[in-house]
Amino acid sequence: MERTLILFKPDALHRGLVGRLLARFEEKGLKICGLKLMRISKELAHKHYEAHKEKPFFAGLVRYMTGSPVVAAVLEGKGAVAVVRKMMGATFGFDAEPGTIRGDFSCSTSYNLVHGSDSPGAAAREIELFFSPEELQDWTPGYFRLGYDPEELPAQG
Ligand code: FUP
Repeated sequence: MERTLILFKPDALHRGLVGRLLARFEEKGLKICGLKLMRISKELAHKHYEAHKEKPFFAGLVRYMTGSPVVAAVLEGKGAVAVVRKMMGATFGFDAEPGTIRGDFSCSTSYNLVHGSDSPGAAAREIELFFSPEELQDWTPGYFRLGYDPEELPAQG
């Protein structure tokens, strides 16, 4: 099992889409391990988007991500990082395939509704940035019994 960090960005909240988008991940069989409404500080935005700090869109990106609340989530499941990336679709809404979140709900370059970690290493780093260990829950949802192969299930729970 793998964990990944999701951010429902300010445009997802302003458009009232958080519930629908979170439902897609739940329906896929990803377990919610952490979930919170929060305001991203400038410092946290800088750390989170460190890789983009030289890019021309960086200042606007930080302004947008810190301008109003986001919903942060940690989701867990088999291959969760790649599964979430596929479900999000390409970065720009106008490029993203229909059936993906960005493909179905965004036409924008920067207002693309969701962030998802792009590798297991990034996921570990980002989960630590956004959640303290006490904010994360270990549990086994009932649907894991049906949604996953038996050998992949935790021994008990
Ligand atoms: P993604 O991994 O698909 O979320 O996209 P990136 O990490 O490449 O970019 C992070 C965010 O920067 C994107 F979600 C949107 C924004 N961005 C722009 O606003 N303009 C660009 O040219 C590229 C990215």
